[in-house]
Amino acid sequence: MAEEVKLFGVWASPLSKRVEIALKLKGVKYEYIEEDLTNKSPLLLKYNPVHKKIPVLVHNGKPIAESICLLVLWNSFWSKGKEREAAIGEACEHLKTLENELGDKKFFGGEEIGLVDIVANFIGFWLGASQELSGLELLTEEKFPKLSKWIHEYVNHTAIKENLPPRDKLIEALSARFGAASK
Ligand SMILES: N[C@@H](CCC(=O)N[C@@H](CS)C(=O)NCC(=O)O)C(=O)O
Repeated sequence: MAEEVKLFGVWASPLSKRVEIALKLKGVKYEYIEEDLTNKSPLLLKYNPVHKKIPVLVHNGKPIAESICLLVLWNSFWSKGKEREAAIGEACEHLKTLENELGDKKFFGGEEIGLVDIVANFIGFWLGASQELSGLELLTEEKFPKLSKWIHEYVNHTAIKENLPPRDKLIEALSARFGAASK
């Protein structure tokens, strides 16, 4: 039987891109359906009726709706007040753990890109754009030299490079949603 794989996503979302990158790396063919989160499609609501969120992967009619969240990093940039302060503290701890795990390896699993790299895709691409827009310097080369090197390897990997959203367009979309500096 022919396999049918569909992905409901949003072009600027690191969560949708995680799924797309994994499918591309595995060579799985899929149909991509761009969602408008201000006007969700009946199919998205059918496949993710409880959370009504993207990404949703549908394999032969069966939906899978969870890509693992990244709320602490996201909230470091875009939440406010005490919630933001707590998020920044927690995010730094997680970044330190990742920095130590990486050691001198190219990717988290060694020479080849793998699941942990894909899960960390926000750090690989979205974090830089968020830092630029918000003015918050969560990850610098000085504080996190190994992660900084990993970011370089990540965005320059062929499968990743070809599947990231345009940086300018992403910054524009983030800016439209959150405004400029939220220092
Ligand atoms: N835990 C979910 C979170 C998904 C999520 O937060 N998706 C956002 C976009 S990146 C969404 O669909 N938001 C729409 C809404 O909340 O109405 C995952 O990792 O897949």
